[in-house]
Amino acid sequence: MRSIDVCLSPELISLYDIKGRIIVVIDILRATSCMTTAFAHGVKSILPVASLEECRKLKNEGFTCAAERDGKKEDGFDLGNSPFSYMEENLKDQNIAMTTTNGTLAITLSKDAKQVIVGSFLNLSALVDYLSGQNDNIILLCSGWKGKVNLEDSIFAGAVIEALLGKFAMECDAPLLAMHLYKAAKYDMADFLKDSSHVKRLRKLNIQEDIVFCLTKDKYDVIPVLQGKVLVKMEIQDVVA
Ligand code: 3SL
Repeated sequence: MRSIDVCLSPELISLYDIKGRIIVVIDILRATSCMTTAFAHGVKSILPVASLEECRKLKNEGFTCAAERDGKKEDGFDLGNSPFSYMEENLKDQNIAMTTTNGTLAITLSKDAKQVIVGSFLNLSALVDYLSGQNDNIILLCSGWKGKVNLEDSIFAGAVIEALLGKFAMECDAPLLAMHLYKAAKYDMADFLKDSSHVKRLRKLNIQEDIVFCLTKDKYDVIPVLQGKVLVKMEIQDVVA
């Protein structure tokens, strides 16, 4: 039987054998929600980079550059990390270089996997349908916050586990833990997350509407997939396979 596992923080990824597996990178607030939104609104590609310097240099190579640190847009960059800014008409067909505190780092750490895809509540059903049809073992990688575990990525992992229940063997207790957490959260996720560290951080920055948006299920049916070093939109026949 195929297996599924949950890695609750990028700091734990060395404990997992990622070769030959599909990794789903999760950063609900807000990097993977932004990436999903960007492709749904016609962005051509997103190059995730680890450092601000690397990202800044890509400006000269024709990229639109996005940078967030500690929830805030970095000065001198075109975009920050609000999903609403990825809906702009002028981003259609653009190549974006993006660096964020945790999400882009988690993608970089996943590069040796067989396939790296991006998950968020916004594309939950499309993702679950895609994963159901795959023969490879899966790791759901939560981006967390600076190496620590967070609630929002964990409950999303739990939502995927619940939806795939019976189809994959669970490799350790982390999938079970995430699923129980999601069962407790799912009827009012915003309320469940109200005391979580990143929700409090974003609330202080007055970004309440981003939180509500990022917790919306199934708004889009796109799945961002890593091709080489660059995220692109997965072709539709693969999404429905
Ligand atoms: O850590 C990240 O990658 C970001 O998603 C954090 S924030 O939501 O933009 O603050």
